[in-house]
Amino acid sequence: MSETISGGHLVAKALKAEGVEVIYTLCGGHIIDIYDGCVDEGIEVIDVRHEQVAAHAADGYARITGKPGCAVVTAGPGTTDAVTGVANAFRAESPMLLIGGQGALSQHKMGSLQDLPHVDMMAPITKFAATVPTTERVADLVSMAFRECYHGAPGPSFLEIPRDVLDAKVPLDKARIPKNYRASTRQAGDPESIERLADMLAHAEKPAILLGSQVQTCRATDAAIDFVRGLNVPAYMNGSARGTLPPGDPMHFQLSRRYAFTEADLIIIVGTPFDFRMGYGKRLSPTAKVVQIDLDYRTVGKNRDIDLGIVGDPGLILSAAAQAASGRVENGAARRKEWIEELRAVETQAYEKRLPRQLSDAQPIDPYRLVHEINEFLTEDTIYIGDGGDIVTFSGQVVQPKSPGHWMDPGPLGTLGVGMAFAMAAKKARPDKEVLCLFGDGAFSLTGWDFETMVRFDLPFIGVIGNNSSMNQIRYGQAAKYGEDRARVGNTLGDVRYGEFAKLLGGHGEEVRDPADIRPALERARESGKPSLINVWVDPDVYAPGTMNQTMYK
Ligand SMILES: Cc1ncc(C[n+]2csc(CCOP(=O)(O)OP(=O)(O)O)c2C)c(N)n1
Ligand SMILES: [Mg+2]
Repeated sequence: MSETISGGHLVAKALKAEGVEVIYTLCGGHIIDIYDGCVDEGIEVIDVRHEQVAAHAADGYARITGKPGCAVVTAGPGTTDAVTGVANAFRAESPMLLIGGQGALSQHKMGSLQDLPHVDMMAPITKFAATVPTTERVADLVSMAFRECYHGAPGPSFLEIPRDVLDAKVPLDKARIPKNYRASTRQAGDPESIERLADMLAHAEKPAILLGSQVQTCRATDAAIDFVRGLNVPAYMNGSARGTLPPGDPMHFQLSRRYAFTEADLIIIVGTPFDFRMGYGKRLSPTAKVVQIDLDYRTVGKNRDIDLGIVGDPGLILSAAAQAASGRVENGAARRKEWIEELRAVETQAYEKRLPRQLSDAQPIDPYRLVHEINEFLTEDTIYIGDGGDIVTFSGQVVQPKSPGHWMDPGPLGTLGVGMAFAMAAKKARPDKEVLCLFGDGAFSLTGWDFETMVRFDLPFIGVIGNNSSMNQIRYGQAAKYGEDRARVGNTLGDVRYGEFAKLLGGHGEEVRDPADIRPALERARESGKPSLINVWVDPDVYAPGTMNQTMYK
């Protein structure tokens, strides 16, 4: 008799072929054969407390490793619980595979336990969503789903595997188990367009570049650095591209972006869409030439006209443009000294204006002081994660990751609750790194029980809660729109001592009310070697400028 293999073991073989070392999951009867396959293939199974966390962790794993992440959840509520994580990965262009269970094909539409139209639900928020029809095709469809994750800008895929398909055994030689099935999808960009970009650079007096998340996704740090340093182009960074240039680099700018984009004559947008974070592209100088480089042709020219669009891999394109420009007698670099000085002066002024707030001794603690202390505390090896509303908006202005790939935020879905999962994925994938996550108390509450998973899997991290006993970012909007006396509806949380919660679950916990205690508490969390929560009581009545400027409140 020929050797046989079950569907779950075929899943594990396909994951192994893709280089997946860990799956994030919450168990269910529909999916246990996958676990059994993982045992054989040496793939680690991390079981979490909520499927949303499993999906966010797969997203986070992809961001940190550059490989696709994988989450496995049971049918019905297991899969619906994971929807938010998949949706977040979709908007953040993060490659991950969600595998969901499904009732047996033999009971199709008979009302089996947890039967739902998963594929229909997932189709709009994935690049690929399908049912596996037979056991022989299990590994084949897994490889197909991974391939689809890399079409254009990356994103999530979804597969549902009916229970009888997963559990059945088929002859090994009848099953396709792909091993080499993926080609590089990197595109170099149209050479003519690259020449045009080199021309534009040669003529620009006041260029500025925005390096967006795709710079990190494509691991284009070196190309970006060579480009901005070689051509003297001031750089701003957003999303996961924060840290591409280290703080203090002559081309690193942060606080003068609005000024730069109003005054510039050439604006190069790399790997980030003209979405709400960019005012839909409306805030750029009307006279500037605008160049957009993106992995996805659909993002280029969306929401505003551009002078030049280049579709492809940001790293390859920036390298090619730098090369094309360096071949010219005059590439414009020398002419831009004054422009850089001008921006540096704006930058320094903005920093100095804010500094007293960052050093404030006020009690309750000024959120600026908290994020300042965190920024001072970060090392080159600390991965910083922001998960919250107003408190994280403060941190976006002040916290500067010291190295590339050391910043994680949900991305344009703005999903609260990513923090614990990202910390889990980051520490698992990079045990050599320190992980620090700043939570809002509201955000923490969504997925906070997975602190227990961090303890169970011995994944130390430094959790900091900016606790204002409120959903403050929303409260601000209510106060602005309906008046202070009607502002406390649906946004008020209890005064929870989250430090005690951490201790209850086996971690390190502290309460901080005096700003002078923030730094020592952070140090103790670092030294504890445990998952930790430093619960910092911040002033609920101060709001971040970014919150107050949000157009939705105007
Ligand atoms: C999953 C999810 N639900 C709701 C929101 C809407 N929302 C945006 S900010 C915010 C308040 C967050 O409160 P907290 O984390 O305590 O941060 P704070 O604003 O108080 O600093 C809410 C509810 C969201 N972004 N994501
Ligand atoms: Mg809060």
